Amino acid sequence: MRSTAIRALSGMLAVASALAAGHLLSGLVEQNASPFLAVGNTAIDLTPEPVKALAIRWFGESDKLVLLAGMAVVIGLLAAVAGLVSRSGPAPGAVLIAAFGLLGVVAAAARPDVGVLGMLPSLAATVAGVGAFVALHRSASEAEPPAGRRRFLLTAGGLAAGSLIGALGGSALAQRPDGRAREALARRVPAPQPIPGGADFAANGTPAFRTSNADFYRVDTALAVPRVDPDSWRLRVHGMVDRELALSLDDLLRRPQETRTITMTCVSNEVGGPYTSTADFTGVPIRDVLREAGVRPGAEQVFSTSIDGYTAGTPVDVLADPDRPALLAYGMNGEPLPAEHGFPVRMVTSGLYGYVSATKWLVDLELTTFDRETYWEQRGWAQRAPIKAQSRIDRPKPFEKVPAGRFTAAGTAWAQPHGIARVEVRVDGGPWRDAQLSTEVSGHTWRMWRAELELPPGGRTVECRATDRAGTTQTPQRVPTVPDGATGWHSIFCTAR
Ligand SMILES: Nc1nc2c(c(=O)[nH]1)N[C@H]1C(S)=C(S)[C@@H](COP(=O)(O)O)O[C@H]1N2
Ligand SMILES: [Mo]
Repeated sequence: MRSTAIRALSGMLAVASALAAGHLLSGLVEQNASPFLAVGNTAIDLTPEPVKALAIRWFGESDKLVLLAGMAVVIGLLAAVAGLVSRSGPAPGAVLIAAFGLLGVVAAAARPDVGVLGMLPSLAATVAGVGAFVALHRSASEAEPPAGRRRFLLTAGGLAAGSLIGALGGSALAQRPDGRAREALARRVPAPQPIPGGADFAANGTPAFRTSNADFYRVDTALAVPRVDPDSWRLRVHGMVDRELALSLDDLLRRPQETRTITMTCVSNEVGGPYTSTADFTGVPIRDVLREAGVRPGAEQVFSTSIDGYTAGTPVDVLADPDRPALLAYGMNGEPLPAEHGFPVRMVTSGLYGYVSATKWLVDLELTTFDRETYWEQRGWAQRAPIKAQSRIDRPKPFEKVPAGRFTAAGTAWAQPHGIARVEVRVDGGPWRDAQLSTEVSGHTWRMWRAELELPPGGRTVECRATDRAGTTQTPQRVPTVPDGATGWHSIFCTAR
């Protein structure tokens, strides 16, 4: 092939065809078996913890989008190289493309959430990629211009269009509706409970008391949301128990149901951060299921596993506490659990950070001792992770310009499972003043505060601190989120004028 551009383009188009063929087939087999996603998910699990923490800090909930885009750039460059090395015959590029394909096969085979069939998409991708590359190479080198150029453009155009259709088709197939089971769930999930008056100060700038499913924060390691087939779904309960259980969704739906309003919080939430939200969760108390299985003495944690292999460990003593809402939840705010939040069933536990208590796409509960390490423990996070009391200023916003004089500041505070007893606010290190608190719904939910401040013209620092119902006041000492949650007072700077 003569031109460098044509050779690079051939490599890129061949790899695009490969990825598209793999993605299309993955729509039929299992979405995470798509070569692109299998490699991406493996990359996430292999990424060192400090890099992961940095990605969450810099990119927040877009961290996965950034990873996918970065992968696309790297793969595009490698594909161009595969094209460039094939000067006379197609063999060198074809071998490189086959090697990329095999990387996808290995990545898919190593995924815990992908069965043996999961290697098919990457195998198909390899065949498609090599085939496309050979075809492009031939069409570009055999015939004389201008006929040859026309043939290359036709082949290239055909492959580009086919790739687009394949990629879109794969994603569409993966979204197959879970129809019947979702309807059965929808019938069993009660409408959201009325919120008591005065439970939030949304008019003063706090979030609404209940977070809509669309606005609920999302934190997980899954690149593509796992799609679980609700009909074949089973929850296995085993390990240090008297009786092993294998519960179907119908089994759960037949059991006594509870709906609890719970504020969930992520351990990665920085002081003042957004990773906390409140919803009505509907499901079966975990305690009931544990009682039925019969927990043997010596069991220390419920080791939970998600369909994508993510694991977490929840202390048995917390789950056994009758005053602690802890659910196998299948409903959220009056609807079946959304796919992003763990459809069909997730754990939710009041008072523990999500990474030790809220496994989504749940498939397995094993009663074990604490010796068994979980996904985040292996990456340096703590075994036990009770939520630390926090309070946040929602208004004024950092660096906001506000009118000088009287100003109503407002914010959010939480201390599950104890609840918030008091929030204090001060300006420029002056005396602390009690803020007014919103109606208390329960210790398992957040509580909003507001306070009328006097802000003389100029730069002003506003701080807040909460005291929980156990009598503990937030410490001013700043510690980072690793290993068991940030502490410190939220402080913002604004300008009054
Ligand atoms: N399967 C799975 N479950 C998971 C996680 C995950 O990465 N995978 N992340 C946990 C973490 S760190 C938190 S804070 C909560 C977040 O739940 P949400 O995304 O519904 O808000 O889910 C928990 N459950
Ligand atoms: Mo989290």
